[in-house]
Amino acid sequence: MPTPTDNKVLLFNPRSAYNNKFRIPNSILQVGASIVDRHDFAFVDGNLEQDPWSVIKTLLDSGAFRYFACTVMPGPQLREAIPFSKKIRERYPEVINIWGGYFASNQYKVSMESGFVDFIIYGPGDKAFPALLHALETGSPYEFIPNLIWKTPEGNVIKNSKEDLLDQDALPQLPYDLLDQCYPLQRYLNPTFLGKKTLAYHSSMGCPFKCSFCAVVPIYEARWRGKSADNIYRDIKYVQEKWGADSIEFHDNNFFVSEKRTVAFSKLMLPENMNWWGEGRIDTIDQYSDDSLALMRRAGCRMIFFGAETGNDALLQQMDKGGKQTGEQIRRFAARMKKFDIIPEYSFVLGLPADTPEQVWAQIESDISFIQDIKKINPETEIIIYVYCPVPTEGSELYERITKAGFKFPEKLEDWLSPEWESFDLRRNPLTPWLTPAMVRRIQNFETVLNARFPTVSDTKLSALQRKVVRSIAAPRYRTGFFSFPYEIKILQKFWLRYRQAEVEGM
Ligand code: B12
Ligand code: SF4
Repeated sequence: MPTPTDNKVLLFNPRSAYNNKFRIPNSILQVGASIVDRHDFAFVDGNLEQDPWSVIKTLLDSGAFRYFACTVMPGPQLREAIPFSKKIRERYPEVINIWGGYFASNQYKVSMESGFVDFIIYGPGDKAFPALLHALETGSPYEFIPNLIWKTPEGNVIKNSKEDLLDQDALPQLPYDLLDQCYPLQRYLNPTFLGKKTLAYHSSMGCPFKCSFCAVVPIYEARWRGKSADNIYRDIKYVQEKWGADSIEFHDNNFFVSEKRTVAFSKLMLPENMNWWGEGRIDTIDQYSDDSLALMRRAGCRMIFFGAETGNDALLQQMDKGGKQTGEQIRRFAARMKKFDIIPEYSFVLGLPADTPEQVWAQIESDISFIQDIKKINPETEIIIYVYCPVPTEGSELYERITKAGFKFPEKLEDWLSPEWESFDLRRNPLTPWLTPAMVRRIQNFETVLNARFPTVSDTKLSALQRKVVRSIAAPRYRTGFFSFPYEIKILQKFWLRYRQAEVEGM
């Protein structure tokens, strides 16, 4: 069991993708940027390694690494984050395990109580991570490090205060070249419906809203700060010129918060002939002027992802979507996007709790017909359906409700690895007491029929003839509402159809 003789940092991105569409691991890239001129570090990307543990083991065996810093979001990343961190504690007890990212931030109690996670940075790590390393190197106290979760010698878990969001333009440059030395950057620029070499870019932290079901809220508490259009453009040009990126996926929680920033960015992008996609809110972008929307389309904005959630106004209110989004607006906005040839990608959450099973059923059926309405208004609208899975936004009305209804998260970190909880994370099996198997089946069967009736534009491999066949097979079911046992579609799905599966690809 070697003892670290140096203070290098191993930055690990656990495997999250099981297809070949690996994205730039922006979380560890940005964490790396924060220590670039202070510490030596190595990136290990579980997505690009056949056997990441053997790479980690070789690095730790060298004795040069004192810190194992791991980004952790819910779902498949836990399959490596948990056992690797545990093994490191057993085999390299001198190595300090530091976690960050959405899972670590929201499930910090269970993570810290595991006995093998020493520190957690919740929320941005740009200042907190170098500050923690400094404290560990110099033996200075942890109390004043913002965004840090740590344990006293008596075993009490302490959550320090949150810092204000930093000026994103003042952050250090992203170390693309260092990542390229570990993994050729080309491997991260993959084909999507946007282009042949799509770059994943993250341009802002947080979100100014407080939807009651969203995991961003407990961390950012309605705060948002973005890089300026000039800086986003500069980074994109760098990757375009050096590695040939030809399109962009913005991974921000909410890219379109500021119309001014979107317009400035669009103006810069006009000559670039690059398609792009991002996530936004209907009520925000509905306030954009027609001129802004037309400019965005000319500048390459092809599709925007929106959390439409439901057509039911009372439920929208309960989700605390900011109080402005309504069913009527969702419909109207689908028509408006059609005018500008920007595809709205609407995500819906079906299966929210209600007082009686009859009410839950009624909500599901009314959302199904609402979605069918949207498709009539703008058939280009892409629809993504989730079965509602609660996220612990403690204190929210929705959280109170689901807790009362009997819902509980795992009490031990390793329980998150059980197949049931992994399915939960992937929103395949909600494990919620108010949803019966028949309800879940109805939602999933509707989704199957809908996706066949309207194959997604993002499925670039489906030929025109295949599209026609699939559509006509699904049409009678779609028209009559008979969605049960869609076996014939499932067979086609296996061989032909490739949906935008957020649970596999994220977006
Ligand atoms: C890219 C992405 C993915 C990629 C994986 C990327 C990868 N790491 O390889 C893919 C597409 C595979 C994916 C999948 C999923 N994702 Co995802 N994903 C994202 C997305 C859009 C961007 C992440 C990112 O790169 N951010 C950029 C960096 C710079 O920000 P950051 O991660 O917050 O990092 C900062 C801090 O958090 C902190 N930090 C982060 N890590 C670490 C580590 C250390 C050691 C330290 C010190 C600090 C630190 O410092 C960083 C710099 O300030 C986020 C949303 C978002 N905007 O962040 C969702 C998000 C993380 N995903 C989410 C989810 C739920 C999933 C899925 C589990 C389910 C789903 N249906 O989408 C699937 C899982 C499927 C799978 N196969 O794994 C949720 C998590 C919500 C939650 N409940 O906690 C998010 C927040 C989206 C959302 N708003 O719902 N995802
Ligand atoms: S707008 Fe999106 S990112 Fe922001 S709080 Fe609501 S669901 Fe979360």
